[in-house]
Amino acid sequence: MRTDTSNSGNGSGEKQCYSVGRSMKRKEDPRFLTGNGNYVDDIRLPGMLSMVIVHSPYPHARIRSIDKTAALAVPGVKAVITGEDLVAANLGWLPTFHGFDKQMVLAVGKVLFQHQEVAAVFADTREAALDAAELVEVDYDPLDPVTTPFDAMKDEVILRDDRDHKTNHIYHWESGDRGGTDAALDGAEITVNERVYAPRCHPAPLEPCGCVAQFDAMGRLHFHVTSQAPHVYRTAISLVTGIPEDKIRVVAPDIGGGFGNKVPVYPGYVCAIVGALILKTPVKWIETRTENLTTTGFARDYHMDVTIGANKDGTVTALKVRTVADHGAFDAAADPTQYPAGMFGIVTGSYDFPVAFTELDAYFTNKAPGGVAYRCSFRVTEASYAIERGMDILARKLDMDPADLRRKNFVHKDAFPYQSALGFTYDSGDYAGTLDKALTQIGYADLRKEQAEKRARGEYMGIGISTFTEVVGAGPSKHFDILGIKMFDSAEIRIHPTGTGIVRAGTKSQGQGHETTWAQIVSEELGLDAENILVEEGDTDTAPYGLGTYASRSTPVAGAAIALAARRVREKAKKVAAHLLEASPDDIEWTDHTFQVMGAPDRSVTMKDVAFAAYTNPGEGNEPGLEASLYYDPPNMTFPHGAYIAVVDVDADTGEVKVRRFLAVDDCGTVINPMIVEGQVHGGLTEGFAIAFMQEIPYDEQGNNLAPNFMEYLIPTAVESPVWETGSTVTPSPHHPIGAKGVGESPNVGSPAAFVNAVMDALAPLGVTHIDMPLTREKVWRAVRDARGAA
Ligand code: MCN
Ligand code: CUM
Repeated sequence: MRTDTSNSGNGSGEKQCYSVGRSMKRKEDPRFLTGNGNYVDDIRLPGMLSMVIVHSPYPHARIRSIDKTAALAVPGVKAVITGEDLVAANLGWLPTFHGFDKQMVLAVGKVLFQHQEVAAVFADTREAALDAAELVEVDYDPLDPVTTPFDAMKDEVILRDDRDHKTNHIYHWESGDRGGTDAALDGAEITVNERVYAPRCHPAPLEPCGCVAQFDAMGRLHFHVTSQAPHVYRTAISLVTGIPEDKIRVVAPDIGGGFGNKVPVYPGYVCAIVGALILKTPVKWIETRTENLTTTGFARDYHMDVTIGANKDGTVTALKVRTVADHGAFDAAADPTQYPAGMFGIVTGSYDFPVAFTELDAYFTNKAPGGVAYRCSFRVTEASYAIERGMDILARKLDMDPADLRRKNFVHKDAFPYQSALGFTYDSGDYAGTLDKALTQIGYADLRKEQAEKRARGEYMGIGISTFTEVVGAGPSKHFDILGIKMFDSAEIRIHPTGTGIVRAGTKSQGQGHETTWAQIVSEELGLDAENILVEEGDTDTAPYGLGTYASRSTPVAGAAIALAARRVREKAKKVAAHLLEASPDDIEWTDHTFQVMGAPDRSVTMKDVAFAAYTNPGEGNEPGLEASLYYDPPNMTFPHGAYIAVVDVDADTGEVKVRRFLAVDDCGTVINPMIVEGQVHGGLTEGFAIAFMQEIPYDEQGNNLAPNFMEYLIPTAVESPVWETGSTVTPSPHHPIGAKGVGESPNVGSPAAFVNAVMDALAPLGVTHIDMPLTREKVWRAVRDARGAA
């Protein structure tokens, strides 16, 4: 498949610029690096108003009244809208994507979390809107807040008046064999149990969320928005507002990072559309950093009880994981309808558990709407953290090397397709091969020797392993939908007469490099120069309908659609080639990226020749032109995997952790662009590092958000970040047209456990078994102090 092995990018002198497997430089980067990206906030339209949202200072309070008078008196202010205004227009509530809940657009009756949206102000300038927002007088009657799911489950205070069910319980979800698992755990020679918490955190993309809403002279809505899923937005906006879908154009322009934050539809979007409609002029809304960190796109907040049963030799016999989930005031998760807890069922990980059971109960609390995402593949980060911590705790109890324990229990590479105890069919993998490669690459045996020497000297060095299995590519239409829309994806390819072309897809890059990798797929399939394949995404007027970019689904789903659409183009081209070569189409074969007459390789034409002929001389009976479109319904998910190893030194007196080395060996099947994959891995590891050591959005007992800015919510810079080492193995997906699996979230799924395992390994001599993330200096220091005190 790979014909051009150059690793040197798209420099001059290379004849063939196509092919999968080449580290072609990112086509989008010249635009970004020269400051020529086009983001939502770059849009300036005549008469455009600025919208500013008024937020609640209280986490839980009745709204007695709202007085707009003073705000409306500010020069330049055009309107102030409240929840009551929206309810009157039948726009009071938004559906959330997975359909389990709905969310207030602007608070009516009660506010349910600190910073909740209460009113929207529209003015000529942002300054005027900000001034007026401070003058919107809201009379609140504060109520006691419920800030943990454990308090919420008592149902002493019912948070949501709007629901028929008078309980804070949102849903119960379970999977697996409860009775069989309990029996196996009862009979197990060894069991370990630990409550691990994946703290509430936030994706915090550099560009916050925002939109520009504009109705044109014909009454058509043009909506530019930071969206990872523009088509779903179009349908959702139509369903919420009643505007016919053909009268809506959603455009996601350049996006400065999404990480899951830009999947849901937010109240600000609805308000901006309402403002543009009633004021008959364009409206812009751009979040501040604090608004982003306090109202949109929270992740995690899972309290997981992990129990593993095993034989004395280390063979695992059963897994049970019970989770209490804190979803905040509204269940804003964007999970597929049939998966309220996302893909959490991957919690058996890379191990051959004969039996397993997992259950989850989700609750409302007075926190911002939760359960959204953060480079998570729909809850796989939580699941992977739970099992990888659990396996390490078991290894410690058995006094086994954590690498040996894992190897002993891996799903064997000949066992694929593998049916997991929780119902997934893993497509392919070579877990032992990947782990062994990682152990060799990092010099594991030597590191263990060094550790033993250091321990003898009273120094705390730790080595942490995580051998995770990811599940991405949502998803097969049999099981996967969002708002009822099946989770296929799509591609449309047009080849121009001169042998260049355009490919459009239903996905939307936010930094992942689709403009490059999609061109590489087309180039590989058609033998055309990837430099001259334009990639366009994100405009619902031109792109075919697709479900968007999240859950690392773009390569598994849209990538497959692109490859198959290209093959459709090739089939059409073959008839034209036959005409040019004066042969029967049955005698034409596609070899070395050219059409050849079978058995006569000197009689050949290139795709470029054929493209020109398709418009100038297609041949009798052949359809002119050269294009195809295709909608792809994946037969299964793809299951990437990896082996990650962290090496840390802990200063037991100060709690400081130094990550000395970190190696990530990833297997995402066929790699389209190794450089882009490496970049994805670096980015995801940096986020995983942040989650392990510094990031949390905590709430105090009064319901105050304690990390509403970058002073409190920390983003690692190059100074803190370790130097990442990477490696790869390739186990192609058997059901994907080019064998590719997703990779975008693997590093964030796999790395937190490796970091925490490393720190626990360092502190093992003190008897510390677990510290919840983030492992701040203070927490590590306290754990060491307590352990020493107990000794
Ligand atoms: N790729 C490849 N070969 C493979 C797999 C992937 O060359 N075998 C390439 C792809 O073609 C694509 C990139 O790697 O250019 C990521 O592909 P994929 O794993 O399919 O993930 P998506 O494109 O669907 O991206 C989504 C994923 C998610 S869900 C989050 S969250 C995240 C992530 O991507 N958000 C990101 N990486 C991000 N990177 C940036 N810069 N910004 C974000 O917001
Ligand atoms: Cu789960 S974050 Mo990504 O799916 O956009």
